[in-house]
Amino acid sequence: MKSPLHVAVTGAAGQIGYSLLFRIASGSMFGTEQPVVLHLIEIEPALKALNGVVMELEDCAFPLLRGVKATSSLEEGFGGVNWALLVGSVPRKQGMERKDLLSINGKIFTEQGRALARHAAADVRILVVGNPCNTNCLIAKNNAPEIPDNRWFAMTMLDQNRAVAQLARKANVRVDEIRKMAIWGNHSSTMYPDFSNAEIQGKPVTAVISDHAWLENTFIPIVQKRGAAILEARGLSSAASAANAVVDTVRALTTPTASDNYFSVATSSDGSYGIEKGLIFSYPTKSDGATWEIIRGLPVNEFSQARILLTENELKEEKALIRDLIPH
Ligand code: NAX
Repeated sequence: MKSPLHVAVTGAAGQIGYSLLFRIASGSMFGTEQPVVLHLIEIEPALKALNGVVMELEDCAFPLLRGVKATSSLEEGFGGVNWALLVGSVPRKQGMERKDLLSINGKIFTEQGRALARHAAADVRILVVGNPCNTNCLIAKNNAPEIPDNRWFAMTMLDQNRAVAQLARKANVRVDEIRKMAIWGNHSSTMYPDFSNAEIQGKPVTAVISDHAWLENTFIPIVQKRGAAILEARGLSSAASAANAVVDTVRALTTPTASDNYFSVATSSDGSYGIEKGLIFSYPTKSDGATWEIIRGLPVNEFSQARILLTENELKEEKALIRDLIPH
C-alpha cells in the first residue's frame, strides 16, 4: 500500500462537501490503492455540522480513509497537504454586487493562498471550486508566489460534463462517444463551450448535428445557464454533479489523457491563444498523469474567437476589481 495522500477540503460542511468527501474516501478520486487523510476546513459556526459529517465518514468504515481532521485553522488544515480543494466561499446574496462578492471572497482566498504557501506539502496542487472560481484562484495564486504557477486550477469540468450530456442527448449517442468538448474561459455565463472542435463518434459535431442554429443559439446558452436552471428547479445549487466534476478534474489531471481526447480546466494562462498571461483561463488540456499541458494549435474560427474574447474580457474586468488583493 502507498503512503496516504493528505487532501484538504474547505467548505467541507457545505452541500458539495457532503457529496465530495465520501467520493474521495471511497477511492473514486485517487484510485482504490491510494489511502487518504482528509483535512476538513470550515468556519467556526459550521464546525458542529462538520462534526456530524465526520461521524458519518467514520460510519462508512472506508478502508482507504486513514484519518480525518476537522478544523477552522488554516495552519492545521493545510499542514502537509498534497491536494487542496478550495470549495468554501461566501455565496452571492440578494442586492450584492459582483464587486462585493469578489472582494468578500477575495479576502478568504488571499488568506488561504498565504496559508497554503506556508504550510502545505512541497508538491501541493490546488483546485478552486468556490465562486467566482477563476478569480478566487488568481487571488490565492498571487498570494502564494512560492507555489509554482502550474499547480493552480479552477474548475470548469462541470460545464464540460453538462455540454457533453447535451450533445449526446441531441445526437442520440452515448456520452462516452463525445470527445474533445472543451470549455474556454471563465466559469460564468460567458464561458464558451467549443462545439466547433468537438467530435461525436470521431466525426466533427457540426457534421453530425446539422442544425447549426441549435448549436449556436440553444446549446451554448443551455450550458452557460445550466447552473441557474438547476437552482430554479431544486431550490438549491448543483451539488452532487459539482462534487462529481471535482472527482473528474483531479482524475483527469492525475491520469494520462486518451490520445483522441482532452479535458477542460482553468489554469494560469501562458499567453496561449493570445489570452492575457497569468489570467486563470479554461483551456482544452491534456495530462500524462504527472504533468499537464494546454492543447496547442487548435483551429479557432471567427465565431469561437469572438466568444473567447468575450470571456477573456470578463476575466480582465474581474481582475481589475480585485487589483488591491494582488501584491505587486
Ligand atoms: P454551501 O453554501 O452549501 O457550502 C459552502 C461552505 O463553505 C459552507 O459550509 C460555509 O460555512 C463554508 N465556508 C464559507 N467560508 C469559508 C471559509 N472562509 N473557509 C472555509 N469554509 C468556508 O455551498 P456549496 O453548494 O457547497 O458550493 C460551494 C461553492 O462552489 C460555491 O461558491 C458555489 O458557487 C461553487 N460552485 C462552483 C462550481 C464550479 O463549477 N466551479 C459549480 C457548483 C457550485 O456552484
